[in-house]
Amino acid sequence: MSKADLIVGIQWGDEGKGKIVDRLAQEYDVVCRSQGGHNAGHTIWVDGVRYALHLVPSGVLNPKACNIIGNGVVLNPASLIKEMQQFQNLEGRLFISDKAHLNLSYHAHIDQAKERLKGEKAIGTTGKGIGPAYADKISRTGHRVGELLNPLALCESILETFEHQKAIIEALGVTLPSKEVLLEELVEYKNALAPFIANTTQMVWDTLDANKTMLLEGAQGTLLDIDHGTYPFVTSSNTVSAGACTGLGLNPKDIGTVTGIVKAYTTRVGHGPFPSEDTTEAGKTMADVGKEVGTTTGRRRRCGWFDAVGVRYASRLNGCDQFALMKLDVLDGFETIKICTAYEINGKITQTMPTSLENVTPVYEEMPGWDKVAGVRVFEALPENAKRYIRRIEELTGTKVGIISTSPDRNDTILL
Ligand code: 2SA
Ligand code: MG
Repeated sequence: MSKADLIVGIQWGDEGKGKIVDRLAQEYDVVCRSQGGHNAGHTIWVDGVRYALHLVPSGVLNPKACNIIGNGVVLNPASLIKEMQQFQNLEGRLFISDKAHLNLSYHAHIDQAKERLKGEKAIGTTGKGIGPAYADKISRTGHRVGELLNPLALCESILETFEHQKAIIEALGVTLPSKEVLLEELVEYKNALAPFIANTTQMVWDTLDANKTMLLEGAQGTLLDIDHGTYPFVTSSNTVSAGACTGLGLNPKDIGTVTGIVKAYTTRVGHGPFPSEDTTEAGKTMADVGKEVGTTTGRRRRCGWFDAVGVRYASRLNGCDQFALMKLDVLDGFETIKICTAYEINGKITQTMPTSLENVTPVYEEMPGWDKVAGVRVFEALPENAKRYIRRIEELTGTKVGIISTSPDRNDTILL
């Protein structure tokens, strides 16, 4: 029986999972998404054509791979249908769990209204309705993808939920769709998606039982995890490796190699604490050179130095076997490079991740920079200072670096 290999973001998302997953997806029989929704996003270039992926797993670019959207995902049908239009012949190689929860347009309206009301205390969400859709799921007032197969019954059930939540929804100033509009939408979704809805739990088991290879593609990053991240500035799903089990119906013994995707520096999009943030020229250079702009919302990402405390914590949470160190080339040309090795909290130095990152001052170590790693494809050819930086990251985080990326190009990847 085979095991499922896992790719997980180690920081606040956008570590460059897309490049690694795209590369690996060529080798796997089945690629799965287990959490998040269309808040996730990455761009993949193949033969000069740009593909934007939000909900569809990256295996879609490998004609031989089968793709599964698991029960742990919150699914926006309109977004998925639009995304599917980029590809041909998806029937038989894309499956959506009938247990995944629906994320409909009113969820986005509620998300945006709540953010507006919070004003300065806003989370900085993507505004895609992720929180409200998961809230409905946990409150047991959600609706699932399988219900799309009977649009009239689903429509009536949603209207009944609206009735119970009317006061809250009205207080938020959100206008709900009429029965006619809602039903028309649901029928449209059913017509487009019915052939793809399946019992994916049995499917993932059958895949492993048949000794086929399976890749689980994480979305967002560990520090955005609803339980273990920088709450409340987090997303609403479990982004850690354990979330991939519940989000697909796998058990912990089904998991094989866990690869943590780590950026050579740190970025964060949205609000919330970020100890190693650099608001000077250095951070600006990282943002410009690294093209740090959100793929889903176009927001500029905040940038800063590598935070070994956060990364070590994330590695332990996920059970990482190795790291893929991404975007090392973005640090090309810096005279000195800083690494956050510890936190100072109320005068005390600690290397343990605190429950809250408020009031944390980063403790830095400085290392001499290097000229250029961009385009290097063998470890030996890296500048000595870049090699030292990588070794130091391994030492501080207790995790070996198995993959190094030296440019966005698929081929500029060093495998150790
Ligand atoms: P939400 O919308 O409820 O999940 O937002 C809650 C927090 O989670 C953050 N978040 C993300 N952070 C990085 N990348 C994400 N995906 C897109 C991308 C984001 C974009 O790939 O660039 O385009 O802006 C992602 N999705 C959610 C979010 O910023 C909030 O801090
Ligand atoms: Mg992204």
